[in-house]
Amino acid sequence: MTASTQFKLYYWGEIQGRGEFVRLALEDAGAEYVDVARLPKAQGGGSGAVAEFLKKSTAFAPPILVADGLEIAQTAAILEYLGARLGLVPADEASRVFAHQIELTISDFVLEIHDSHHPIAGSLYYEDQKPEALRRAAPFVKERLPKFLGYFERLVARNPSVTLLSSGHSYVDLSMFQVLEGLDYAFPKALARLAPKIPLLCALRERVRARPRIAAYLASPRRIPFNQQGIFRNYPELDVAP
Ligand SMILES: N[C@@H](CCC(=O)N[C@@H](CS)C(=O)NCC(=O)O)C(=O)O
Repeated sequence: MTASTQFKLYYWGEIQGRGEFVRLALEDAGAEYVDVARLPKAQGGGSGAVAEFLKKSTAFAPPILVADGLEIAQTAAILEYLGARLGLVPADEASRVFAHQIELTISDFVLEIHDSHHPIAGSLYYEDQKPEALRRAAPFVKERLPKFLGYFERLVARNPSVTLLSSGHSYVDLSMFQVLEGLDYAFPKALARLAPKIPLLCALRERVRARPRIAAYLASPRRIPFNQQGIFRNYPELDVAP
């Protein structure tokens, strides 16, 4: 990374989505970045600019980060790159590989969360796949949610620092925070019932929320509120008893 590195994020401007995992890392590190979709159209911004960029890009789908002449897609790959450059992961190979492994597991979890409301196709409205979503969400809440969260809780339990990595705070903690925030929006009842079983994840969530740059970001207009277009959607009928 050079002193003049400028990070450009290409992601949809109306949702937190997967772009939020990248935004949180940039914000926590105090990095200067351009969130292209959120620039005015007159300055080359808007979600149209992201769609145009994607047509010429080597990436399959956003988020895409442009930095130092590189164009990087896949949330976990972007965070692997940023983590090393922004001091959000230790330099040693074992820590970096383990952080990447955790982030990929978070990506798997995020996909299952998305598929709980869109089990048939992302191109169909929720209302057009509601019976399938009801079927899909029930085992997700009963089996997958406790399994994923129990796994992450066990990782945090290995460390006294309320972090997923033994070395301390890292980009995977920021992603874990985002998943917990999203689950609280999408599945508030299920998460509340599971909370007594995941005290360390709850503590991690509050620890990340209190980080000064994260707190400032969450209070700023840059943080897009959760809504019914993103990955985490609040459909109360899917928030069934685990
Ligand atoms: N595995 C990719 C998934 C990327 C992805 O699914 N991006 C969504 C927005 S969150 C998208 O625009 N997908 C378009 C598509 O799949 O056709 C990642 O983690 O970045």
